[in-house]
Amino acid sequence: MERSFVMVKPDGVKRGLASSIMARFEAKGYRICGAKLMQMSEDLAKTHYAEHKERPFFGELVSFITSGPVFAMVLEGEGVIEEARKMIGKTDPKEAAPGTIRGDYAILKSENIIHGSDSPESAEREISLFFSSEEIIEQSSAANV
Ligand code: IDP
Repeated sequence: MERSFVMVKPDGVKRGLASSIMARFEAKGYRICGAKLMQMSEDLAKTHYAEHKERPFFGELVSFITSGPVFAMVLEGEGVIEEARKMIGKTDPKEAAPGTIRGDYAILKSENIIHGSDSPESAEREISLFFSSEEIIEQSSAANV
């Protein structure tokens, strides 16, 4: 089953939005198979955002994403990668439609509340960067299911 990596950024955690954001994905029908509050190291931030390392905002992005805890999740369900990106909305919250997470909760591109994998390759890479295999629970094999 398809999986995606989604992360509430430090601005979202500070504003107390982590649970509301997680609830949107659960209500849609995706299973949460991993979730944790964590402080990203500078190394992890640079690796995660390596594709932007030549961009002028890279330094700002690394210091922002390490400025406080993030809430990292692995979501599972059919088409979750593309659908979670639709639920998240465009990168610039000013262009994100109302009803999307960025459209509803954010104003600035540099503080846009949430990250979501943009392809199957990034999902696989990001899940393994942030989660060990023991931290990902197959719900169908959980003891009480
Ligand atoms: P995405 O998060 O919607 O996939 P990307 O283009 O991959 O967008 O950019 C990664 C993150 O870098 C964005 O979510 C945003 O926080 C930040 N970012 C992108 N462009 C800018 C910019 O022009 N100024 C500041 N931050 C930016």
